[in-house]
Amino acid sequence: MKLPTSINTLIAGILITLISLWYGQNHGWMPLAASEEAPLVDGLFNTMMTIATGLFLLIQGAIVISIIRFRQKPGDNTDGPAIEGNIGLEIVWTAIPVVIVLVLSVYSFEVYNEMGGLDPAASRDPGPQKTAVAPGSAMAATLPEGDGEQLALGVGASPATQGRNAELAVDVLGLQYAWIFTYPDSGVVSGELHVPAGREVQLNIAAQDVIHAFWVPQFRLKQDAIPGRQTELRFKPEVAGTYPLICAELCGAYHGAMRSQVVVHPPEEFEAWLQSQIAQQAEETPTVAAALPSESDRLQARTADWNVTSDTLASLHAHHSF
Ligand SMILES: [Cu+2]
Repeated sequence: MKLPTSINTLIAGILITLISLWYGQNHGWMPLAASEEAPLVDGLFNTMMTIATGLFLLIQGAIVISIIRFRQKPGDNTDGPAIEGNIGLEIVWTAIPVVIVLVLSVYSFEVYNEMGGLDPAASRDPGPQKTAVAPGSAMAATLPEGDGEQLALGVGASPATQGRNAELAVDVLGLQYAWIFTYPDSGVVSGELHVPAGREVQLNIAAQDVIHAFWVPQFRLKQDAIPGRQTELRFKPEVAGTYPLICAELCGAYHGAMRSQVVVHPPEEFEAWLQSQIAQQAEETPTVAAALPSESDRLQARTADWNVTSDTLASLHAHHSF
């Protein structure tokens, strides 16, 4: 039985559409979505995945069919037909990508807006800043006093929460090669970020030396830490668990080791953690710094399986001031 070509095309079109729609939702490429913002990003990613799958099948399918159907027949040594240009086709294959790109740009702008990327409050520098001092370091990054004229840097309040303060604020300092989290309300200092699930968190991010980037894949959030400027990242963790925190900006020789973790606690457990930290740090007064490993200890611990000996590290220190 030989079906008319238009029916074959229709069936292929329906199949490609169904496969793309299914794969767009079931690609499994994303880690767990652990923040309120994550599903927004995933919606955009899934849409792009759907479109990309459809285009891949369409184009690869056309190539495979052409290879089989229009191959040279045995004994046929004639030239192919001389075809030059096809205005109709060219209009179609220009118009389709234009529409796709426009739809995606409007969609992504809307996602960014919903996440709080357009929060006007995030564009105002909050005024004179504290001096961020890294424990164990003589260096201090003094942030400039706000003049209210600087551009938005970071993700602020979503349109739904604008005008309200986040429930928990944490100061984040990125330095070669670690993250330091300070809880300004309690004075707790930690090398890991601990946050309560279901509460809005605002990170005020600074860098001590070079540009770093705070990235938690499970939150679908990434924000640069910039020397001399404060950036903001406001989000709501939803799913309790421990997630990797990765520096996503090449920041020096040990950039790859600049990892920590984010622990999302159920709210009561977070209170308990905070209290335990307060108690622990009270015991260790007055030097909180002593609780944190020194720069060399940290490097040593993180490079133990790289065959980097303490001698190598020592010679590095001789040549660079970290
Ligand atoms: Cu870094």
